[in-house]
Amino acid sequence: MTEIKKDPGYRRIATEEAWAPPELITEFRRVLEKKLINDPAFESLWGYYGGHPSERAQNLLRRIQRIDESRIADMDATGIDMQLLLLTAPGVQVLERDTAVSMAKFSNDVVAEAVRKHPTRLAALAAVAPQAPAEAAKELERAVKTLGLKGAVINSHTRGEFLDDPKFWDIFAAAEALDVPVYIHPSGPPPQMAQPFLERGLEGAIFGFGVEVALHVLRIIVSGAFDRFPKLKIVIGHTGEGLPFWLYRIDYMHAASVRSQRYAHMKPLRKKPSDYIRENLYITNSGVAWEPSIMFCHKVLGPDHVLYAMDYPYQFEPQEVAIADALPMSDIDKKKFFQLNAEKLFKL
Ligand code: 1DF
Ligand code: MN
Repeated sequence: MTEIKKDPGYRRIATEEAWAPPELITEFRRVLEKKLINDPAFESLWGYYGGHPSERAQNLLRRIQRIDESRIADMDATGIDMQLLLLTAPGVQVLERDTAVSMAKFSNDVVAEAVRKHPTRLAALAAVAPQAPAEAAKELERAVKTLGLKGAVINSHTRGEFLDDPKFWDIFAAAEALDVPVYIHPSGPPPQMAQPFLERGLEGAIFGFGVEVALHVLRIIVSGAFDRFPKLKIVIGHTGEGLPFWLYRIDYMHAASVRSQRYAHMKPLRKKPSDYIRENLYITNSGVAWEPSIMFCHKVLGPDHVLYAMDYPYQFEPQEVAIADALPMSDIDKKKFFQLNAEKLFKL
C-alpha cells in the first residue's frame, strides 16, 4: 500500500462522503421491486448496488451503511481526519412525498447521533425532500439549528424536476438565511434524458452523473436564482462536473443569446454566468485524483473555492490521497484545499 504522510501540515477533510441507513436501502429495494417510479438510471444504479454479488457491490453495501468505528478505521488507514457525510444518491428523492419527508428527518437524526459520538471525525449535511419544498426548508432549519448539521445535500433532479423551478425556492431561501451551502450531488439522468446514456452504460458516475449536474447548475444560473439569492452557496463535486472548462463559451453564448433576443425565456442576468460560478459555486475533487483537472479548477475558481473530497466508499483508493498531497500548490493553498475552505464553508 502507498505510504500516506502523517502530519502533512493540514487536516484532511473529505467533503463528499456517502452513507445510507439500512432503512433507506430497504426503501430503494421496495421502490425497485414494486416499480413505484419510472427512473431507469435509478434502476440501473440500485439494481446493481442493492444486490449484485460482485465484490464491488458487496463492499459498497457493507461500508455505506456504517457510520461507526469501522468507518473511522477506514479513515485512519487512509489519513482522513474528518468526513462530511452526505445521504447517498438518489437519497429520499425517489420516494413518495410523505415517505421522503419522514425518511429525511429519520436520516438526519441518525447521522446527527453518529456525529455526536465522533465530533472530531464526522460532520454531516442534512437530507431534505424537495418533493415538499416548505417542509424541506423547515427540516433544513431544524437540522442546522437543533442537530448541528452543516448544510443540505440534494441528489440533483427530483423525479425529473430541477431546482431552478421557483416552486423549490423555499429551500434556497432557507439555505441563504441560515448561511449554509447546498451540495448538489449527482444522480442518474432523469428518464427524459437517460435513454441515449443507458444504451451504452454511460448513465452513471462515468458520465451521466456529471452531465446531469452540470445541466442542473446551468439551469439554476440562467434562471436568475442567484440574482434572487445572491448569498446562496452551491457545492458540486467531481472537479465541477466539467463546468469550469466551459466558462468562456457559456459567457459568450449567453450574452449573444440575450442580446439577440433569440429566447423569450432567457432573461438578462446581473452578472456573467462565470461570475456566479466563481462567486456562488464551490467545487470538490470527489472521484477525481488528477492534477490537470484539479489545477485547472484551482486556476479558474481560485484557491478559496476548491475543496478536497474522496467519495468514500464509492471510490476508496488510498493512493489517491497521496496524489492529492502531491498537488503543485503553495503550502497555504494546499491547506485551504484540504482543510481551511471546508472549515469555513461548512463551519466545522
Ligand atoms: C457512484 C459514484 C455512486 C458516486 C454514487 O452514489 C456516487 C458510482 C450513488 O460509482 O456508482 O456518489 N460519485 O459521487 O462519484
Ligand atoms: Mn459521490
